[in-house]
Amino acid sequence: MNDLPLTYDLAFPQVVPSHWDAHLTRSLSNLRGQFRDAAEFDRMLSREDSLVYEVYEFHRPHIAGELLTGISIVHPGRVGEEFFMTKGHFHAELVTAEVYYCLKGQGVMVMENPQGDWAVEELKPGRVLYVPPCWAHRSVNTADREDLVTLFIYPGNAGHDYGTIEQQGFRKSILAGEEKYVIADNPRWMPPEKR
Ligand code: S6P
Ligand code: ZN
Repeated sequence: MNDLPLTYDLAFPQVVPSHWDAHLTRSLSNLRGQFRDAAEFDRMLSREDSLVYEVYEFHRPHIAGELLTGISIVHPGRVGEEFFMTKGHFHAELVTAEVYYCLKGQGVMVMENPQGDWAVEELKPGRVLYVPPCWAHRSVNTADREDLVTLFIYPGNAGHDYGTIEQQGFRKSILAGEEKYVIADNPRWMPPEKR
């Protein structure tokens, strides 16, 4: 890895970067246990392990002082009433923040912290979202047909803790409803006394 300035271009309307170091794909099977309708999840998975989201990453050292940047694309879709979403994570170095900039689509970021606070913030083109230190975060695409595309920037030493969310889930789920979306309690969320 060289230590030279880095650029990449995001050409509309697709907003896939002009180049990248790593391209990660996550499909339904990577999200087992996270959607509230497990029977519908199994039905969908038996038909096809559909692509749910993709991440384009640029490599930099995973050390304090560096910033990691890339593009996240959550495709449209639902498992039952629940919109397609990322796995979601805390940062392994818990006290590290992240900035998201929405380039395309419509969605929300579902967030919570270990103290029991939660938040759901809308993502729409041109919106910047600051995720404070200690807040787990998950992007959700609430559009019927369009991708949700965000640019993210976070500290090089942040790392990812996926296990906590895999085990306990998020407090809130994002469902289709009469409005653009509905914020509902997640029946699969595991309260602190059961962990
Ligand atoms: C990394 C940052 C994003 C996510 C991406 C996919 O800290 O939050 O790059 O990695 O949106 O989500 P997840 O939960 O699978 O990492
Ligand atoms: Zn993150």
